[in-house]
Amino acid sequence: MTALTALPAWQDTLKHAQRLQSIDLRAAFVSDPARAQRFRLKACGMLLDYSKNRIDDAALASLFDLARATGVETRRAALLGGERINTTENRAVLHTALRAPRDADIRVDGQNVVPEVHAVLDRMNAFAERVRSGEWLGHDGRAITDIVNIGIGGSDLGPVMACQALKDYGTPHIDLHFVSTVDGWQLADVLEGLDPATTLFIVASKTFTTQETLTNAKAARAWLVAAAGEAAVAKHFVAVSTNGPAVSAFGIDTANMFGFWDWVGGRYSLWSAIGLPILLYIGPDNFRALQAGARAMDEHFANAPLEQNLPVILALLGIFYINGMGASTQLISPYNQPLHRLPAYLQQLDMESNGKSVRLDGETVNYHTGPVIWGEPGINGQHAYYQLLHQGTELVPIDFIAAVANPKSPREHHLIMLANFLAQTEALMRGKNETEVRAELSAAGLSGDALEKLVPHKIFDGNRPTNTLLLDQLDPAGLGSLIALYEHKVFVQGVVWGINSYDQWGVELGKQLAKTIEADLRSPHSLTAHDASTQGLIDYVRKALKA
Ligand code: G6Q
Repeated sequence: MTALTALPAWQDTLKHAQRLQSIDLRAAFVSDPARAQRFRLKACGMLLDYSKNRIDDAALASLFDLARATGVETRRAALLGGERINTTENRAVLHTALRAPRDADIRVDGQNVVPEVHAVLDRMNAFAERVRSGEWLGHDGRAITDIVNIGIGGSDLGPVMACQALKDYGTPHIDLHFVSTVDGWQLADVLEGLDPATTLFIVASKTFTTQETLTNAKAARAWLVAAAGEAAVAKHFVAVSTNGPAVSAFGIDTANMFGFWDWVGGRYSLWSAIGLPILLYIGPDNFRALQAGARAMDEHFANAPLEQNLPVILALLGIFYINGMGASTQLISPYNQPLHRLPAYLQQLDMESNGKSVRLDGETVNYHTGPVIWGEPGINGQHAYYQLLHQGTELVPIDFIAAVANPKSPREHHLIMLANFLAQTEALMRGKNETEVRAELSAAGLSGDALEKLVPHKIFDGNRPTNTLLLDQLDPAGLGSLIALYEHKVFVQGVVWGINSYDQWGVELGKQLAKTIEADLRSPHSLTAHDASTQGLIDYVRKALKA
């Protein structure tokens, strides 16, 4: 593997970043009337305006060179073609096959996986129709009114985010609940007020070995059995997993199991059977539209030239700031309330994928990789942490996301929201210079010392980079395209950095140690040696538990 830092395109990119660190964007828009038009792109029902970034044509050209030099196009073909690009787990990475049309032919080791994908989707659709229509009955003959998805990480965040985002499309006669944490408060909270006879549990776990999920699932099963007896389980529990034997061993008939495959990564799995709660909630037609939106983005990603490729552009801009200008975080700022879980979802998608410091060839990187992803709905952010974005010392690139159409929000609200959305990107770009501050303060009647003291506090540097993403609509297709956009963005960044975006060994150590500490907490004395801090804390907790 050629060292990334030795590539001429890398070195050029860093030089451009240094040159553009102090670009005057306000002046750039004045001197180049075509700038806004040139740095915007419309595809897959969304407009990306990326002109408010610290870029120019030369910098972008070097970034596209970098993408080519690091093999983005070849790796993209390998991803979409079912090659085992997840080398540390020896797996293909085929979330795109989950939304491929029925007649597509995508092979893993010579075997077309698309027929199996559609066979499971057909079963999911049929099951969803039965539950939604009231044909699927609980143990005492009543229809299902509540669905509880028990899962964590990739088996939770995607469905939660999508069901919130598509609330307007949700069936009104079924309430959805999600249980992820092993802190028993959450399950207790959800079960309170539910009727076992009208509740359906989905136990969602790829491996079916995840301690948190199995602990919650056991408790939920016991709750049902206590109320309705063992025979009720078949009517009230379904499983989503790749591990049939473990599902059986747990006590769920595999006739009530929806399968998927090892080439579906947890954080990329909402398109698979893990999306069952979404499908139950929004129905087969809307789930198909969600997938079609993602497929449209897949096709765009596969076919558009790099220079006009939405995920590639987002990825390269991110790299420009992370590696060229020292940014260590990326803010996701959605303005539509239904997208309020998008930052949490993208946090896992990006940080679990690209939070790596070893390259595919086993060498340690000598450059920064994945950033910290964070965010909340943008309007709330404006009244909280946006101060730092405008005047703090951190460089925080921001993705502003909103839908132009918002039928649910009254026009009065929607206009105010969009005005704020647009104003923030303008303010972050243009800032407010000293002359403007002085003029403003004078106009407000200030002069002399009082004015002088305030001037430095009221200056905004500006030139704070933002992407503006305007979705035509926040509908199933629009959401599908948006999610796939970020999936592919993460892929492209991983390729440039030469890392494996599809494993997650970093989550293992904590799990291993939790097992030993759990044993220690159950016994009067620790069975394993720990450092003095951890041992002290174990003793403290053990004592408190006894009290
Ligand atoms: C996702 C991760 C992780 C996983 C959970 C749940 O990419 O692998 O978040 O989804 O740990 O795993 P199970 O689905 O196997 O319970």
